Amino acid sequence: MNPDPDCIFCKIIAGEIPCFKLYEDKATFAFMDINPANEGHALVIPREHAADVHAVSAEAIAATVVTAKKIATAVERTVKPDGLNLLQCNGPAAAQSVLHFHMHVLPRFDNDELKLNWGLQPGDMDAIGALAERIRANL
Ligand code: DGP
Repeated sequence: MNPDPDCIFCKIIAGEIPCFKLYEDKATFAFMDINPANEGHALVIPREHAADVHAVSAEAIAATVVTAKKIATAVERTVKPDGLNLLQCNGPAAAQSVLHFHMHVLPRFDNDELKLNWGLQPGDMDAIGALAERIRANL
């Protein structure tokens, strides 16, 4: 692969920064978002470092979508939300904050009134870790 030494998500893949890992395979990696917009918010990334949808290879984006479906199913079983967004952001106006292509697996709840450009709020690490264990059990 082509890790970027300054990329936080490349460091997560390499194990240099801790995460609540949900799943990995030879092309992708999935983990809990530490600033969850809703309970069960997870991220799926390709191992390939590419900033956004314009830079990512067709093979990497295809593998990421397949893993996002797998994670979405496990999150659905675990959190039982009313709905779920698969979301992907490109550029500052779209509120992209990490320049490594990623898909949000974002559970939605009736009347959660979540704005798509949500502000980043620190999560409760104990609650996120406990939820990661439950989601993994549903993979
Ligand atoms: P975006 O705004 O689409 O670029 O989303 C980036 C997401 O990544 C955001 O919801 C917060 C999350 N995030 C940022 N830094 C870290 C980190 O170090 N660990 C984890 N697990 N998530 C992170």
